Amino acid sequence: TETYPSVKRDSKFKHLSSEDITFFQSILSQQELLLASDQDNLEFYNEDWMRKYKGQSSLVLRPKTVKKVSQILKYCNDNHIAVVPQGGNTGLVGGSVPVFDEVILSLNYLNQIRDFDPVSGILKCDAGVILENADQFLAEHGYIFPLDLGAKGSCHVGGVVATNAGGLRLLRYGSLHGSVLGLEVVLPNGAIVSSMHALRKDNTGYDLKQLFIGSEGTIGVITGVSILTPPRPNAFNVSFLALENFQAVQNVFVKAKKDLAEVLSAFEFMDSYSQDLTRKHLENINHPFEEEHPFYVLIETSGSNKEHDDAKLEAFLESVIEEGLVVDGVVAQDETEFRNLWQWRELIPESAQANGGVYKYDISLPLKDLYSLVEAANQRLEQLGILGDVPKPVIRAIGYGHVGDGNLHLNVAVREYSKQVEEALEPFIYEFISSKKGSISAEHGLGFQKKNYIGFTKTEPEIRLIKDLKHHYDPNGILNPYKYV
Ligand code: FAD
Ligand code: 2HG
Ligand code: ZN
Repeated sequence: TETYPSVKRDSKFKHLSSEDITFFQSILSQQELLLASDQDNLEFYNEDWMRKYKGQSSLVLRPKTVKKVSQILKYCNDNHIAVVPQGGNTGLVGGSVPVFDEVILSLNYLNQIRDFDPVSGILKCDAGVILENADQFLAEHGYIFPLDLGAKGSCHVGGVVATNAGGLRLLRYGSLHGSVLGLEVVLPNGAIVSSMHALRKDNTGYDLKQLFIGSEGTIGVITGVSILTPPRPNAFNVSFLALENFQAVQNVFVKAKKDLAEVLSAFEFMDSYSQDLTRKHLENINHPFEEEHPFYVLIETSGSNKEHDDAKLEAFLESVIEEGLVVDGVVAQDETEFRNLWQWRELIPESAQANGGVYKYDISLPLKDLYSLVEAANQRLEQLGILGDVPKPVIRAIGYGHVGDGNLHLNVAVREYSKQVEEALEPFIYEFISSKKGSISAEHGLGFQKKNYIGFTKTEPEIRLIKDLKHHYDPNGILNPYKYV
């Protein structure tokens, strides 16, 4: 766990006093407030999913109403008390946990569906609704949440909006910048900005909600989300393919877009190292292929007519095998196989850190350069003599991700977190990305991990504008301090 040697607590922030606690107790019930005396419970909120970042907050507030969120923020702003907004705490850049003693404002109990219109498919819900619960609610009405990701059982609708998460079906449903129609946000001064619009088209001035999508809790707390959801497809297929090289991955992608066209809903890739780690982690399930292959691709189709989709997928698979682009392939025959095949992709993040820790890089790069970074990283770690069997600290750099969106996940699996490994990887990786005109954060955000590296993707004038906006919305800087702005 990182102990933040590189930052100092900002003395402008007040240390909590007993009067502060008394105030919070006056507006919140016992269930809505967790104190340091409740150490076990606080631990979950203080430490991130990777067990890499850990704060020392002694107070977690879990308000059940938007009005209480407003009262909390106003009090903290007036008293210069730092606050970290927290959803499901599944973020991967150290943004969701305190760095020092910031008060944790958890959205856990703001978790009600507010409204659903079965004609337009517009869902309005509280920010703290768990993504999977929102999707299950929608399933009952024949709709689907336009975003899916491995952390769906824990992450919040508000959390995915705050990080502008991309996930496994962005290729099909697009970014949240397109599907979110309105937000309710509480500003640091306690003002409730309610713009839970349900309009697809609205050109009345600046599109203010966009600023909060992906703002990572730095300028306001999202309390409500209005989102356009598409009809749930009633036919799904998944196929898992083995390929010889990354050029073949690209060729199959181009062909899938053309041949599967409107039914293509996910195109994910995985290298052999990622599957190695996952095989070890999922000892009890058989991998779709006994033999190892350099690359794998998972293709999902979804549509309204099973026979039509099956015919398209079958013709596509025949042709990629005939052309020699794919060396082996399987297609899920039932719901269980469908889920099992997806597991080999969705459980990579968990497997990558199962041996002690993981350094994660979430990168946008031109497709042709996407995999070269994984090769460069392994080469560098090897040259530095820190990759290999015990006692070497690094197990392997692995690559996988959302090829369809030009998004690579480079994970460096380690036996334990260490400065030596971090310094081998950073800024090396960020320099590589910058040289190829990529982004150092495709979908996870900047949080604490990448706070010093924003300049590798954004220009100075852009960073100035970001700081101006932060200052405008949060003049006292109480919201998520020490993170990227
Ligand atoms: P948290 O982790 O609690 O918070 C994340 C950030 O948002 C923090 O900065 C926090 O301060 C802020 N925040 C949270 N809620 C609010 C709010 N209501 N108002 C204001 N700020 C808020 N991401 C992808 O993009 N694609 C993936 O495919 C993907 N897969 C994942 C798979 C796994 C197994 C895991 C662990 C993570 C994955 N992620 C993925 C990371 C992703 O960022 C999160 O899962 C999700 O977007 C965060 O939601 P959360 O509710 O857990 O937010
Ligand atoms: C995914 O696509 C997530 O599985 C997590 O974005 C990626 O853990 C990672 O690096
Ligand atoms: Zn991802």
